[in-house]
Amino acid sequence: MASYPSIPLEKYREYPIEEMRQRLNDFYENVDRRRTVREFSDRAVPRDIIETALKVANTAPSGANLQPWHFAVVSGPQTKQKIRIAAEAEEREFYEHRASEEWLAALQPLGTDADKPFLEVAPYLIAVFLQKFGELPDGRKVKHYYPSESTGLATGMLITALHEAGLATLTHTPSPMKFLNEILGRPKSERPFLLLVVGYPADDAEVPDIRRKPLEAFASFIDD
Ligand code: IYR
Repeated sequence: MASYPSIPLEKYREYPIEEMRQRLNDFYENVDRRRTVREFSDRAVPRDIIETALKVANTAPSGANLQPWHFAVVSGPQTKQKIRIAAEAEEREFYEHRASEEWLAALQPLGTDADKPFLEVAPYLIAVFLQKFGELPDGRKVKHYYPSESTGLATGMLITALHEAGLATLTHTPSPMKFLNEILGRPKSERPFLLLVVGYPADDAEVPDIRRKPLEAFASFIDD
């Protein structure tokens, strides 16, 4: 027996097909303008914008609706500096020792390196944590289901929401990222998922001229 009360699907909206097409095409045109940016401006972004984008992320579907994520929003210069120092140390290890030749070759066209000034320049860093377990007020643990899938979905929605607001993001994944637990005081039961750099792009920001795959290359339709 289900224990949540059932309520009517009052908030659902259906659109006439033409309107459906128009809305979706407009949405596609907008998200297709999203680019990952590596050069950020230090211009301030109001906190409420970040809060609303996080509420969007928190609407993501999750295993058993346990919402197994935590977003630590960093705007303070001291904490950003600590994160930059720790991330660059890991990145230097990565570029100089840990990365395979194959991985370095894949990154070469993007021109990335171990220097991460954006970690101090951008107004916000959002550290996304995946919670393997939740904790009840009495300290008991609650197992979470599909935490990676759920946190990935929430992060995708967060990136889309910030783009909708006219902000740029960079999904940064120094590896390993355990230092984020220490710097941000997050418990061991939370795994750092990624670090999202958020702000306006720098006035002279440039991006690599990359292409997205055509539909036929990433989707197949089985009609029988
Ligand atoms: N984390 C490193 C390396 C890196 C890895 C991938 I996969 C990228 O798409 C980009 C960078 C860095 O941030 O430089």
